[in-house]
Amino acid sequence: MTIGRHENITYAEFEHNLADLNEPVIVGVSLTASWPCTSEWRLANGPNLAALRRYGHHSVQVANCSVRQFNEFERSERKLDEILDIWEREEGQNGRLYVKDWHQALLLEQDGGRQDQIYTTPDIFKDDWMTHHALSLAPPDDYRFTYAGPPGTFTPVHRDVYGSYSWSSNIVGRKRWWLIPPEHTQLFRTRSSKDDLVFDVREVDEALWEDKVLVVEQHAGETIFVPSGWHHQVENMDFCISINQNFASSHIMPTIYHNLLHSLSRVEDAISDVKELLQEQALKNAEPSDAENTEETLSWEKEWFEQVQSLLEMDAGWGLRGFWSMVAYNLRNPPTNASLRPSDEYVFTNIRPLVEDFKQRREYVVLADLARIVDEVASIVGTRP
Ligand SMILES: O=C(O)CCC(=O)C(=O)O
Ligand SMILES: [Fe+2]
Repeated sequence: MTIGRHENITYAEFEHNLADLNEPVIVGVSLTASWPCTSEWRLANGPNLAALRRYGHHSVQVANCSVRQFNEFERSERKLDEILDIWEREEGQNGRLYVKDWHQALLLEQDGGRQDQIYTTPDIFKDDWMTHHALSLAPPDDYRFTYAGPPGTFTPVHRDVYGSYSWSSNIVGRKRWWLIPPEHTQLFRTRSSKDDLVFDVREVDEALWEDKVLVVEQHAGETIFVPSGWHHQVENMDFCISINQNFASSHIMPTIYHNLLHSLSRVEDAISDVKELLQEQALKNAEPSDAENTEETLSWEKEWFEQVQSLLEMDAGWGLRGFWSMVAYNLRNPPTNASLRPSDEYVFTNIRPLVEDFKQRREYVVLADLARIVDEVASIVGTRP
C-alpha cells in the first residue's frame, strides 16, 4: 500500500478526497516553508528548544511514555519550562516525556498574539467546523495542538473523536505513522473484547497486517491528512515538533452524528441502573392518571438524559448539545469563503437527514433547549420536498 503524495493540491482536488475517497494524503514541504515556526524551531541537526522558551509559561499536557494508563500513557499538566529543562538535560537522547495537546495558538491568542505568528491553517483544511465553533464559546476553546517529544515517544493506536479528521505538519524531525483502513480495524482487536484495540500495533504479528496497513515516514516540513475513521499510531523517529489540528467539515457530519449516537447508547447501557432508579422514583410520585409527556414523566427523563450527556461530555469532550450547536453555528457563520468549502446545497443535503432522524428521538421532545437549536438548523437546511 502507498500513500498519495502531492507537491501542491488545490481545495477542489482535495474536496474530492473529503467527499468521496477518504484516503490519507501527504502534502510536500512548500505548504509549510513560509511558516514562522519552520524557520524558528529548526536547527541544522535538531530542534531549537531555546525558541520554545518564550512559551515556557504555557501549561501543557505531558504524556509519560514509560507508564501506560488504560488506552493512553499517564498524563500530567506541567509548565513547558519544566519540560524544556528536562529535554535539555537529556540532549536529544531517547526520552519519555511527550508534550501533547498543547493549545499553543489559543494560549498565544490569550496573551494578545496571533496564530499566524506560528503558522497559517492551509486552505485545504480551512473548512473546519470544530475549531471555528469552539473559538466562539466562552471561554474559547480549540482543537489546535502542538506536539513535541524526543525519539521513541509515541501516540498509541486511536481514532480521532467521533471519527473526525486530523492534519499534522511536522516542523522538526521525522515521524512514523501506521494508518489502518477502517475495513481492517478488526486485525487489531484484542481477544478479550470486541470493542478494544491493542495499545501498540507492534503487539500484533506484522505478517498479519503488513500488506493492509499504511506505514508512512513523514519528513520535516511535510503535512499528513488522516481520514475519517482510520485508526492510527504515531512514533517520533527523531526529536519532533509538529503542528496538528483535529477537524471536521460538513462532509463527515453524518459520520460524527452516528458515532456520537453509538457512544451515547454505550453510556446508556453502562448506567442503565440509574435509569431504572429514576423511573421507579417517578412512578412512586405519580398519580395513576398520569399519561406520557406530563411534568412527572418529562422530569425523570430529563434528569436521565442530562446524566447521559454529562458523561458523554466528560468522555469525548462533547455530546448532543455540542454537536448541534456546532452545526447551527457553522451554518450561520461558514468558517471560510465559498471557494474553500462545498456548496450550500451539498451541505444542506448532508445535514437534512440528521435533523429528520433526531426529531424522532425522545431527546428532541424532552430537552427543550436542544430542540430549539435543532429547529434553527431545520429552518436553515429546510425539509425534504
Ligand atoms: O503526532 C502524534 O503523536 C499524534 C498525532 C495524531 O494522532 C493525529 O494527528 O491525529
Ligand atoms: Fe489522532
